[in-house]
Amino acid sequence: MTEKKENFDKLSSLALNEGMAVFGAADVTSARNGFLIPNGAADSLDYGISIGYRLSKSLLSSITDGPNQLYYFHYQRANILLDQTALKLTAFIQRCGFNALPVPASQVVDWEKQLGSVNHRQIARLAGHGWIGKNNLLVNPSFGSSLRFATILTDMPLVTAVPSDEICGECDLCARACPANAITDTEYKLSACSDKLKEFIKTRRIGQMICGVCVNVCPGKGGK
Ligand code: B12
Ligand code: SF4
Ligand code: SF4
Repeated sequence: MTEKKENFDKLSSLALNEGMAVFGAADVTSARNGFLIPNGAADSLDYGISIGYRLSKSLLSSITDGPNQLYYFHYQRANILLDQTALKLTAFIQRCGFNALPVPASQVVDWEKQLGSVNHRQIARLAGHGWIGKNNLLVNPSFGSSLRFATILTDMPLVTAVPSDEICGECDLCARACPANAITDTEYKLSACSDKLKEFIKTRRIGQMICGVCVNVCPGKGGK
């Protein structure tokens, strides 16, 4: 077995044992100029590990026209598990003598533009987990949009994926379900989505900008 494959397999089984549904690795050199990481700290880290936690299908099915308290709690705990798993992978990689930088599941570093330090959807796509759907989320063939992600940047050599060239096709379930009419066949309207999420904070006493509707309805491969 090659060193890259051996490293990949060890990290993959660690992540899956921690409860992740998917594990993949990408060459991130093409994505690096979008990273918001100070002082060139990720400049020599050419690999991006993408881990994904699958939210509970049953819990998601409790979402009809917007977020509820159950989803809010689940969302928070999923982020914690992702961040803890990213820390464990970081510890393992460093023990092996390499460098690793864990990127939090849900941290905003540029509030004006609403940006995280690394775009998890982009890395997940490069790592072979699926495609960017009409809902602007990563769509996984098996799990739809129900995966939440974290990324670990590293210089540990890993087998990398070839991104999927699948698309949503005729499906329009998310466009029909979106309470903000923010999704069309050709466009995701960030401001319409964002305004609706701010409204939910007030009307549903939810502490963060979440929704869940386009997460719940997305079937993945095969559309409707
Ligand atoms: C800030 C933020 C938000 C902001 C939006 C800001 C923004 N511009 O994205 C708000 C509060 C509105 C938001 C809402 C939601 N978010 Co949010 N959010 C983030 C966060 C923290 C940073 C996003 C970021 O940096 N975006 C940067 C911009 C430039 O990226 P972008 O919009 O993806 O732009 C790209 C696409 O348009 C893309 N693109 C490429 N090809 C195609 C093709 C098509 C068809 C389309 C439409 C787009 C597209 O090109 C652009 C450049 O790369 C990430 C975590 C992270 N670090 O990634 C989570 C994250 C994106 N959110 C997530 C989720 C689930 C949601 C919500 C469903 C809320 C919820 N949890 O219930 C909604 C969905 C909104 C939507 N449909 O996109 C998940 C997505 C998981 C997934 N399966 O894809 C993430 C990755 C968090 C996580 N840890 O998993 N979010
Ligand atoms: S696009 Fe925004 S408002 Fe529409 S369903 Fe998705 S998260 Fe909710
Ligand atoms: S619900 Fe259908 S159209 Fe929307 S992102 Fe998922 S597969 Fe694509």
